[in-house]
Amino acid sequence: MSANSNRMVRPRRVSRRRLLASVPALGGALATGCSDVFRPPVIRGGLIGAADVLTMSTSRWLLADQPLAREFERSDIAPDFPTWGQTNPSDEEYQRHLREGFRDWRLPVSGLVERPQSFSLNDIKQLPSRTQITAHVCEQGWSAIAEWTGAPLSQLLEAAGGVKPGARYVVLDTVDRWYESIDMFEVVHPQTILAYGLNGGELPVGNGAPLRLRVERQCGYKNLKFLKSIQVVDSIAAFGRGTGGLNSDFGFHWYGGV
Ligand SMILES: Nc1nc2c(c(=O)[nH]1)N[C@H]1C(S)=C(S)[C@@H](COP(=O)(O)O)O[C@H]1N2
Ligand SMILES: [Mo]
Repeated sequence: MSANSNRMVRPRRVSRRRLLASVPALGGALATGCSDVFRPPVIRGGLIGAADVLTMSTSRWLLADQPLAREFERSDIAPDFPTWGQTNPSDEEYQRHLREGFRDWRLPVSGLVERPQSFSLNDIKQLPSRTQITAHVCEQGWSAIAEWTGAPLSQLLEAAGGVKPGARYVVLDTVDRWYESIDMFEVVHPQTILAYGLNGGELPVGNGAPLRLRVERQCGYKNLKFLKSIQVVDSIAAFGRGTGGLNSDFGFHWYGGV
């Protein structure tokens, strides 16, 4: 990617304060006196838990001046963005939605939000959108640049009335039974989007249609495809084996920093 670095778009500097001010959902949480949303999450004991917190804190500290992940130019986009891992879930309900063009597909948003509800794809497309050209980095040894379009996760939470005090994580699960969680820092990050578009077109099935997560500061496995539901929670202890994600349940880091 170094050949492209001269074409790199220098991200606008955004102070944490401005980041906060720009996110109504979180603004609500802060106004109600919830001050611990940025407390670093402690996921596991032992070395791996300590390493998680250390990597995350170091990465956030090093990148404090550069809060946006690198964004690239159109000319940097890879001609064929790979499809990887699950590319077409056999789940019956999913296959029906696929045949029907996701006409009555819905995304339930529950937990610590003021107005739990489910959103149609169209509802999500009506929200303010963000388009970003970023590098996807898979922990299994490949990377590729693509343009993603979607609704910032913070906009979706705002549409659900904003988060309630105590909210610390968003847990997402998928049609193929993956789940992952991200903490509020990542949730309100402007580049954390629920993408329905890839390279100017609809999100292809192989890349997670109708909706996938983009968390640009983290490795491929955190960027869940085929989203099924979203929950806002105060603790991830009750999910899976309690490490905050399917991948970390199986030994990967919960914070998959690139
Ligand atoms: N639901 C689901 N999400 C997933 C996966 C998967 O198998 N199932 N694979 C992950 C991995 S390891 C990577 S690298 C990316 C691949 O995204 P792509 O298929 O769009 O290249 O999706 C991630 N999200
Ligand atoms: Mo990956």
